[in-house]
Amino acid sequence: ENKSNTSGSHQYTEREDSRTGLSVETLKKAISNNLFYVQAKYPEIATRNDYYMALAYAVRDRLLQRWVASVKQYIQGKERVVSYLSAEYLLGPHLANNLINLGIYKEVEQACEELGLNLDWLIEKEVEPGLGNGGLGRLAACYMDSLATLEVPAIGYGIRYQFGIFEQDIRDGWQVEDTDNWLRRGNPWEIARRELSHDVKLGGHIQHYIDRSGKFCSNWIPELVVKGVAYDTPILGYKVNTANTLRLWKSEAPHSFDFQSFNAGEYNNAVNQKIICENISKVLYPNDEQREGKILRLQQQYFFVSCSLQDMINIHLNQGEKIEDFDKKFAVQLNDTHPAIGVVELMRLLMDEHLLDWDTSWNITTKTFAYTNHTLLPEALETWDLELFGSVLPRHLELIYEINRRFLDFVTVRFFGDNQKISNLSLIGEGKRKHVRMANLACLGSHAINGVAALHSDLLKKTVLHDWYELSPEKFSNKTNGVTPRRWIVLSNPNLTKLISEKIGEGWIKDLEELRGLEKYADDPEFQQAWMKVKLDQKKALAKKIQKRLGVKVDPESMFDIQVKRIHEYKRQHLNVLHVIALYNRIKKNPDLEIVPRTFIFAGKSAPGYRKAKLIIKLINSVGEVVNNDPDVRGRLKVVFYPNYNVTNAQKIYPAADLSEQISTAGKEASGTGNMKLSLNGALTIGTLDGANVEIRECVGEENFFLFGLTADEVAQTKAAGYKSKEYYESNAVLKEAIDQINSGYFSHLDVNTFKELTDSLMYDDQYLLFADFQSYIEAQEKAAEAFKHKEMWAKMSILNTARMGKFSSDRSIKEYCDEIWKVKSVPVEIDSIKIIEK
Ligand code: GLS
Repeated sequence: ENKSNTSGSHQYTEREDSRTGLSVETLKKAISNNLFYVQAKYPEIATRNDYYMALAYAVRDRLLQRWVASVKQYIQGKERVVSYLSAEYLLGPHLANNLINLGIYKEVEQACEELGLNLDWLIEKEVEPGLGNGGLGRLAACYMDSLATLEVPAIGYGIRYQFGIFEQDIRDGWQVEDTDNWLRRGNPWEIARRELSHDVKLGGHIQHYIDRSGKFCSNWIPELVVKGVAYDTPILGYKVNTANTLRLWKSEAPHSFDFQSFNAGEYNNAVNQKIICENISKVLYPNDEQREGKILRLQQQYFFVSCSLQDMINIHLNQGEKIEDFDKKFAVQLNDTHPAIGVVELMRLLMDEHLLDWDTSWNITTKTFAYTNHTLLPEALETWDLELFGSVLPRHLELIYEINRRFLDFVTVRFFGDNQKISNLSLIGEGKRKHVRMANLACLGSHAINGVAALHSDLLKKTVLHDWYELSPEKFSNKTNGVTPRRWIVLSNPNLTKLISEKIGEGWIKDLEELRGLEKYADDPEFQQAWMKVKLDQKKALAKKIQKRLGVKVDPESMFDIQVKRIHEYKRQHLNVLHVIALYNRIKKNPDLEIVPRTFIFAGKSAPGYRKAKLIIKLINSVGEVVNNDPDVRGRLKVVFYPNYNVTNAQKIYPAADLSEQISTAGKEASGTGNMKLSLNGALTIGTLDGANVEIRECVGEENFFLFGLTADEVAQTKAAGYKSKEYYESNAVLKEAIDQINSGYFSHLDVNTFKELTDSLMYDDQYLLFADFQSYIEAQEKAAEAFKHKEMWAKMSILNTARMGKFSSDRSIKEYCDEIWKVKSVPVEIDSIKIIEK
């Protein structure tokens, strides 16, 4: 009965279970069964979505054994578990990723084929969960993948937003937002744990009293109680048994109906409370790196953090452990300050609910938390108006006062007389209105603080967190970001994966440093050709999509010059546009000029309320309209804005890039992760010495990177010396011509006002030093164009980029977090420990 057969890359037994079997036959049966038993359909009437669901459930069934075994092992074991607290997870579609991590892609492809289905067609049907804004949320997703792949026990906690990041459409060149109703057709990847919920208090007041033993006690009488219900999604590691849990909380009313109001005829009031409660997890705030001081945002943060901490305490106590040992069970990472309220919430739970004393509680709290900072932008540093904060979290405000009182007593002695420093460190900021400073709370409540790239970690110590660094230098470290090679090469670039693996085997998928084995083929003409063929095929595929989506024909042989990321002034998409205009004007003056044909591809969302970012999108589209349709250009330049940038689209775009635009003002981009994905897929970078670009350039070699622009130090000096952008405009004819042309209405049907706000800000308040970096950027672009003409040289540079990017795997980042911050180790999961199906 147990005789083994080999099919593809894995073993299976002849009589497999229909729920877990991995052979083509069993997979076929499972898909057909699900179509009937889950979707209640038969082939003649089944829709594409029915088939997608049938397949998704078949794949999920095959994860369950690993998932249940992993959970069991963690719950029974004594190992320390990582708890990642993040308000955002930008996971991307699950199906193809799970097929790869399970190692059954080929089998499922064949099963589908034999059923007359096309796997790609089903994969494309999945609506991705867009529960994040950009890099920060995507990083959390890459880290979850690496934690599972490295077999580290971990739980990701977050919010199950009913509506994720909005869908972007472009109308008349402008961004328009549409709601992201990702749950519309159901979500086969999650399991609703209706029985697993926690109550979260909001508002109200505090009663103080002395109990019988003479202890001073606090009782929080809330205005509102919200229920958080757990929704779990398995996160499977690559070809391991470990499947960790992503637990997202949905907010609900504890009782769905107020019958008293209903009976009294107050129908609206009767349902009101339900609506208020459900609103908390309703929608993701669509701002990246911009704080939103709204009450609902604070409620969201507190809601998910409180549910998560209560959940961890439950898990810990259910193991028969003592509450005093909480920090031995959980290492909690704060993904930015969004969950920083956790510091106070854990204090409250330990003291008010579990009756520990202050010192014991504070000791546990600081040993539990660690904090990652993701930005230097002052507008992103979270603060909460004190009054608003107190109205939502009255007990927490009391605790913050007490934490701060004790802390300031200490600091006053330590920095005696330095009142500025003492006031900088305070958890409460003064100014026009008093406010709670979340970064200070995160720093004080954590035993470790890190930045996300070497330069960023360094600047943190020198600027925004300088006083904290002086106070506790031992807390600070750098953990350079990374990305998962599973999604960002294996899944999104299968042809490149095949080519690489043919040369150096498959080991690189788990140990990305092995890519270095490609270096020795960088000069090999045959390999270069194969390499560039893969690139060309990816470009053709993207060209097809562009044609279909936008009706713009682009030349796959042209240089694909790509800038894809959130739209922000500091990321300087408009600097890129100025280069496009400069090239266009060169052609207009001399239509027969020899120039390297380029396709400029932009994609990215703007925060809906960020006017200048929206204007940048309009500018890109307006310039595109003129350039793409001018007969003098003869198709040598094309400008494309690909709408609705998300994980799904990114997977199609990165593999097709020749040139990667990483052109932020030095000192502004904390790390960037798109820069890593592009270079890994063989794009050459044109970039500033900002964020992780610095380390990328070090790794790939300066001769394989087009560097330009001021350094972070020079940016600071230039500003301090009284930077006047207008002087650059006056003295640079190309720049002047481009700006004047925009202002003349050349790109806006002669309307001189369309882009005025943008050009005025560049002329009179160029905070991000576009004009200062313009000339240097143009020169670097010329070098890139020159290099592109030499096909062999370009191929070699491209191969070397991929070969030397091994450092930027999220596996490397996660290992550093595990060893240096969390002190956790791998715990391989025994799958035999679970017997699910009784025969
Ligand atoms: C960000 C930074 O802007 C990025 O540079 C960084 O790569 C990312 C992940 O660390 O975090 N911070 C933020 O608020 N959004 C981001 O993308």
